[in-house]
Amino acid sequence: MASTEKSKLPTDTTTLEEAILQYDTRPLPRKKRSWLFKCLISFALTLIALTVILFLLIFVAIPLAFKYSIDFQRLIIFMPIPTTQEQCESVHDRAAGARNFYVTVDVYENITLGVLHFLPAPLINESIKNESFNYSDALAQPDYPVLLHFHGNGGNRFYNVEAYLKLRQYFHVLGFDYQGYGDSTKAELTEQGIVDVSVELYKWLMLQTYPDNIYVWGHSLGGAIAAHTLSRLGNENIIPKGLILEATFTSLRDEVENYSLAKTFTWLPWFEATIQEGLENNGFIFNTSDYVSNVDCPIMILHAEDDVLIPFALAEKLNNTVADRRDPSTQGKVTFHLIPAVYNCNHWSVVEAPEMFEYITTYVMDCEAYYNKTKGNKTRTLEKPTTGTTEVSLQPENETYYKTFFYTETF
Ligand SMILES: *[C@@H]1O[C@H](CO)[C@@H](O)[C@H](O)[C@H]1NC(C)=O
Ligand SMILES: *[C@@H]1O[C@H](CO)[C@@H](O)[C@H](O)[C@H]1NC(C)=O
Ligand SMILES: *[C@@H]1O[C@H](CO)[C@@H](O)[C@H](O)[C@H]1NC(C)=O
Ligand SMILES: *[C@@H]1O[C@H](CO)[C@@H](O)[C@H](O)[C@H]1NC(C)=O
Ligand SMILES: *[C@@H]1O[C@H](CO)[C@@H](O)[C@H](O)[C@H]1NC(C)=O
Ligand SMILES: *[C@@H]1O[C@H](CO)[C@@H](O)[C@H](O)[C@H]1NC(C)=O
Ligand SMILES: *[C@@H]1O[C@H](CO)[C@@H](O)[C@H](O)[C@H]1NC(C)=O
Ligand SMILES: *[C@@H]1O[C@H](CO)[C@@H](O)[C@H](O)[C@H]1NC(C)=O
Ligand SMILES: *[C@@H]1O[C@H](CO)[C@@H](O)[C@H](O)[C@H]1NC(C)=O
Ligand SMILES: CC(=O)N[C@H]1CO[C@H](CO)[C@@H](O)[C@@H]1O
Repeated sequence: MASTEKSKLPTDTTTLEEAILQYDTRPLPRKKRSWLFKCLISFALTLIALTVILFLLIFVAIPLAFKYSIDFQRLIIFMPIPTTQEQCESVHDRAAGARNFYVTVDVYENITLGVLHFLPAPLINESIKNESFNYSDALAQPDYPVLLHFHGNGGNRFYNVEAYLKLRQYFHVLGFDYQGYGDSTKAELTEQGIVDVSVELYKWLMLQTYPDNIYVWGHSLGGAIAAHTLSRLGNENIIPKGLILEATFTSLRDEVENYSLAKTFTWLPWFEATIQEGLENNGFIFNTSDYVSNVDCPIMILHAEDDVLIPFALAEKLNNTVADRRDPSTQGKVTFHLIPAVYNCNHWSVVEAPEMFEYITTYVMDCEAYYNKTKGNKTRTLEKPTTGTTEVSLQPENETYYKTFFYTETF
């Protein structure tokens, strides 16, 4: 035994080449060979299994989870970010002539909304010099138009201060947080719910100022919410003076279809059944194209060519759709400004475009002209609690309106 074993081993006399040759040609033990083979096979199988699992996770589990989890949909659509009262009140450190306050509307329950109010720029100095300056009184004056700002998703009113600061050059700016955003009442977000509350907030605003003076500005998802809110108010024959849609989309369906990141999923045969129908089944429609046909005031659409979140093609489509679905002689005209990419406005800073001053002043003149023409036909007025010279055209006194508003000024 010992000798045969020994003979297989290189002896002192074999050359190195012979030794290597001898060594190489010796077959691997059968056990060792099948182990390597098994190893390779199982590695390949694991790789395939992992790929399949990854594929199933990304392209099957995510769409399925999306379809069946309204919370998942909410998270993706709304991305609300909380803020604190202290943070909102800190706007005083950044800008004079601003206040943070809260409005409570009684819709499903008492829902309290946080609001930032920026005075129009020409009033700032007075608000500093006059110790007894009263913001509510200033808002009740007809001297400046009032802008109700609907912010987009993924933020809160504090995130939108830059836009408010820009827009205060023309308006009183009221930027609010929908329920579930900022430090407004926590709530499960639905399109319908946000619109119901926004309708009441708009009516509250009508009682605080000259309702003939209210403009509405919606950014991104906020454009869809603003248009939906005004469409609902339109059913009560209430219209604003103007509606500005900044970087908004035609409908959530179109946005989901055309959003660059969603392209990872759009090719899936079950994309329609899981993602699109999943959203629609939960009432997430946000069909701006549809809502604006019931908003009887001039509309201005603003969109940057370099918008990475909402392709400007959707704004072009919106411009064309509203042109088809609205009658400019009775509903007011639609203006569309495409902001050139050279200004780098992207999705978030359309208001920084150099032509913005001209766009807004021209648009405000259009709205004035339309208002002069249609004054008698439309209601812009709710009964005001304080008697004034406000024109009351249609809305009869309705005590229930007053009962729904509780107004608390924090300072
Ligand atoms: C809302 O608040 C008012 C005033 O505090 C109260 O009278 C009313 O009952 C509340 N409504 C609900 C639904 O809680
Ligand atoms: C506000 O006051 C400052 C300093 O007193 C002054 O420089 C500025 O021109 C004033 N602005 C307006 C709009 O009156
Ligand atoms: C200061 O503000 C109060 C309240 O808004 C107003 O009644 C008063 O006339 C203002 N005073 C001056 C000097 O403008
Ligand atoms: C401002 O005036 C309104 C009435 O016009 C009053 O209810 C409110 O308390 C005043 N606010 C402050 C801070 O004085
Ligand atoms: C949105 O509304 C338009 C106009 O009413 C309609 O043609 C379109 O099908 C609607 N889209 C969705 C996703 O509901
Ligand atoms: C917007 O739509 C109108 C009416 O269809 C059209 O005349 C205009 O050229 C469009 N604007 C842009 C910038 O595409
Ligand atoms: C306003 O109403 C008058 C009379 O009812 C009507 O003749 C006119 O066409 C209306 N104007 C608009 C812009 O709707
Ligand atoms: C609208 O009417 C008012 C008062 O009647 C007038 O001062 C203003 O110049 C008119 N505006 C336009 C744009 O027609
Ligand atoms: C008064 O307003 C409430 C709430 O919007 C509404 O339900 C009611 O029908 C209105 N009543 C009248 C007489 O208009
Ligand atoms: C304006 C735009 O690009 N719309 C497209 C959005 O996605 C759908 C479906 O892929 C296309 O049909 C639209 O043309």
